[in-house]
Amino acid sequence: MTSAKIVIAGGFGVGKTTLVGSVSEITPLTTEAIMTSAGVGVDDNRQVPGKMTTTVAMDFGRISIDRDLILYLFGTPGQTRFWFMWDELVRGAIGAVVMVDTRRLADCFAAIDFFEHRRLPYLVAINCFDGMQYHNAQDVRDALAISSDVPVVSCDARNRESTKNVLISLVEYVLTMRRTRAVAPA
Ligand SMILES: Nc1nc2c(ncn2[C@@H]2O[C@H](COP(=O)(O)OP(=O)(O)OP(=O)(O)O)[C@@H](O)[C@H]2O)c(=O)[nH]1
Ligand SMILES: [Mg+2]
Repeated sequence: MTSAKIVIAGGFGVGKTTLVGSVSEITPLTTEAIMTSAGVGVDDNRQVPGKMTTTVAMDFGRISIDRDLILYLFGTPGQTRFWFMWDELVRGAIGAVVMVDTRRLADCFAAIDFFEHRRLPYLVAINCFDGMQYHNAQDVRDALAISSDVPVVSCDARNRESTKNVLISLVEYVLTMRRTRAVAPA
């Protein structure tokens, strides 16, 4: 039995807490705080009008991928004022999911920079709000200017099968990266 830590990152309101909640087999630990009028002008929730709360520390969940592998999921807070916590949250992680809302693509730039800087394998998961994928994976890859080997997948953060597939894709990618690095000449 092996366990591994995965980080779920991305910009504000992109669906990180929703993903951890949909895929976790335990009741997830969440740290949601109600968004009040004090956040008007700071928290831009125009694209997610139903959003009433925001993560102020982390989300935590767990999923057994099969009998041999348990993933522990750590969702980051999305707002820039909580980014100081990301260094702690990624410690010991094998990889990360960067969630993307293609209506607000720039919101994920900081997360991608963060993982590239730390050389932590990540994949990009397009959260298809309203069940629509407005741009194909190649267009998103080009717009983000990421390497061709970084997987770009789409998902519905509310759907367990969909989010489980995202995590399986990430684990497969991490394993491929590790094998490639292991055989790469020094
Ligand atoms: N239509 C649709 N709504 C979604 C989807 N995923 C999340 N939502 C909604 O979008 C809002 C944002 O979801 P959260 O999961 O709180 O986002 P977050 O990334 O954790 O937000 P922060 O922690 O505040 O950065 C919520 O109102 C969700 O119900 C999706 O796939 N489709
Ligand atoms: Mg959240």
